[in-house]
Amino acid sequence: MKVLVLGGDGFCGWPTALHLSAEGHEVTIVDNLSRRFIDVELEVESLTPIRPIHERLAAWKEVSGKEIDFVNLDLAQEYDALLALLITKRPDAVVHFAEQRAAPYSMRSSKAKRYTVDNNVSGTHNLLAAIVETGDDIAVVHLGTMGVYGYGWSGSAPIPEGYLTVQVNTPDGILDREILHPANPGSVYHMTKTLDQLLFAFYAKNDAVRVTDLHQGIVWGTQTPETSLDERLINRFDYDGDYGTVLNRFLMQAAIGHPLTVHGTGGQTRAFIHIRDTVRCIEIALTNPPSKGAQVSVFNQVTETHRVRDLAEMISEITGAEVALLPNPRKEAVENELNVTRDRFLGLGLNPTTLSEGLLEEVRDIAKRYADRADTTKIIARSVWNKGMETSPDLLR
Ligand code: NAD
Ligand code: USQ
Repeated sequence: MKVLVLGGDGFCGWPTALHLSAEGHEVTIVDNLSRRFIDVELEVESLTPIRPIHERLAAWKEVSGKEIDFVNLDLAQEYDALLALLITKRPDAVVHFAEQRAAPYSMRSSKAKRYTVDNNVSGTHNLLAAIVETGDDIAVVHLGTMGVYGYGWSGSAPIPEGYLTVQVNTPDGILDREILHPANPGSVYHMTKTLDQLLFAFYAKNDAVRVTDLHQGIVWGTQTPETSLDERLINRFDYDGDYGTVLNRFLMQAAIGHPLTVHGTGGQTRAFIHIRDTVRCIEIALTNPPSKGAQVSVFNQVTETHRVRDLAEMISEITGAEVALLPNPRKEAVENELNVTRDRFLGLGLNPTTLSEGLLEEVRDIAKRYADRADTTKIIARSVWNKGMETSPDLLR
């Protein structure tokens, strides 16, 4: 297939672009490198030494013999260039990763809130409008989030894959209806993903755009078979308080002798997926698009759920790391249950990579290898959900 990977320089996009290229697809990465600029703004860098995009692509050509094209384009701001690119490349499909994806970053200031909404919502809408304008049948695979459902809105009832069957009482009797699961976002970032869902539903209905929306859990791990081939292909590893996600942060903290930063009592249960499965799921979604005119196809892209406190205890047992219970900078339930339906990918042949000591060790080893690049003053999460919420002081100096 001819595939555009929007956001292909990022943590999920880069290994996906390599995987699709390795599998023989013709790949073009489209990225405005905004994530690298946010690192500069936050005065932090990926723990792993990621190379500039052109060096990455040259290394891939050297190692695999395969070429990946790169186009520097802002999806939210450069509509005409996007349209021209779609007309020139005539892709079969577009994988859309190109959004501001950190919940804490999206809550840190009104500037960051506005940027996140403008960037994510306009980017998604520009893509859909441009596809319609080309008149071509270009399938979209979008990276959504489990956070569109909230975490436990329906208690212990399994979270369905996108749609909920409801009964509507009418004067003429009961109507059975299938609706998008109620949106229940917990951050401005997660809210943009719920808005994306409405854009997709409209364009699927009005223009028969074929859309797959993947409601992904927290991605952990860093390397895939392709990114491990050469150090110049290494994937991004975020560990800072805004962009680092919980499991990778705990593994990095254990590697450098930092206490594990549990927010509140660690009662939040979340869904997880290893980066190796992310790239496999994307390929499965690409090769199983919905038919033209069908409703948006939603998959829950998760392989397991864990409570934050249990993850910290498990890593502490393996590594001897201390566990620190810190003030929670977010507004979230003290405890939640999360029961997620995930039959669709399993039905299409995904063989899930679940948490194992070996894989946890692999991440910790990478963190140890690059420990001297860590800035310990960037570890504590300091973006708060409401003004005045308490945060922890640095735990290491
Ligand atoms: P990332 O920030 O590492 O990558 C996103 C990429 O998109 C970056 O390279 C960035 O420069 C690019 N980008 C952003 N806005 C753009 C724009 N307007 N034009 C062009 N390029 C733009 O994020 P990630 O972790 O790789 O996440 C990718 C997608 O997957 C996101 O949409 C995110 O919401 C979703 N997701 C991520 C996780 C996770 O744990 N990382 C979990 C669930 C869902
Ligand atoms: N947490 C800690 N300690 C930490 C970091 C986080 O206790 O050091 C807690 C948080 O308070 C939260 C949970 O761990 O309860 C998850 O936080 P996270 O930063 O790992 O994940 P989140 O903010 O939800 O966002 C990440 C990605 C986002 C994606 C989402 C999937 O950044 O792009 O959409 O995971 S999901 O969580 O399933 O909605």
